[in-house]
Amino acid sequence: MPALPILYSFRRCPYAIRARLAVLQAGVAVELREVDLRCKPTELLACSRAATVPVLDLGGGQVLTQSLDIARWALTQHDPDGWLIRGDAARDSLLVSTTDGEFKHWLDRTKYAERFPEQRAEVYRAAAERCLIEPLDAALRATGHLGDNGYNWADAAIFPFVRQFAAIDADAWTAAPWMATRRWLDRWLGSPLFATCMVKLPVWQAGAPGPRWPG
Ligand SMILES: N[C@@H](CCC(=O)N[C@@H](CS)C(=O)NCC(=O)O)C(=O)O
Repeated sequence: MPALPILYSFRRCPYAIRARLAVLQAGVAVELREVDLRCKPTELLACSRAATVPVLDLGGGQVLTQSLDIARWALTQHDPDGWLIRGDAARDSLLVSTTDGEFKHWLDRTKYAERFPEQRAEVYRAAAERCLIEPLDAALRATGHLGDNGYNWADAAIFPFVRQFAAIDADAWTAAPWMATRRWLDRWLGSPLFATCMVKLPVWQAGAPGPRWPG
C-alpha cells in the first residue's frame, strides 16, 4: 500500500485546524503526527525550515508548509460540496488574507494585551473587529455562510481564528453586535466536522507511524 501523506499538526493551532477541516471535508486520509511545539521532532525540522505547523509531507520531496496550500491540495483531491468553487472569490480571498494578516496581528494583541502595554486590550479588540469581524458579519448576513449554498473554503479558513478571538472574552463577544458571525461561529462549533477535527491524539513519538486520520 502506498504511504499516506504525513500531516504534522498541533490540535489547538488555528492554522492546523484550518488544514484538518479541509482534509476532513475532502475525505482524504493522512498519517497525522501531533507535534509538541516546545519539542519539535527532527522529521518536521528536516522537511520545513520554518518548522511551523501544519506541514504536509506528500513524499518524494514534495512538502506543503502553508495551511492554505494544504487546504487547497486536499480540496483539489476531492471537493464533494464544491468548497473551492462556491462563493464570491474576490471577497473571500480578501477576507482570508485579512484574517492571516491584519486580524491575526490584532488578535494576538487582544489575547496577550499584557505583552503589548502601549494600548488597552479594548483598543486592540476594536481594531480586530473593524478589520475582519465587521466585513465578515456583513458578508454572512444574507445566507449565514460565505459559500452560496453552504460553507466554502473561506468559511473553514476563517473560522478557527474567529473562534480564538471569541474565546478571549466570552462576555465581550456576546455583547458585541455581530449577530450573524455569532450564529455562524456557534454552528461551526456544534458541527460534526469540527468535533472530528478536534479529537485528541497523543503526541507523535518518532520511530512509530502516527495514526491514520481520520480513523
Ligand atoms: N503561515 C503559516 C503559519 C503557521 C503557524 O504560524 N503556526 C504556528 C502554530 S499556531 C507555529 O507553528 N508556530 C511555530 C512555533 O510555535 O514554534 C500557515 O498558514 O500554516
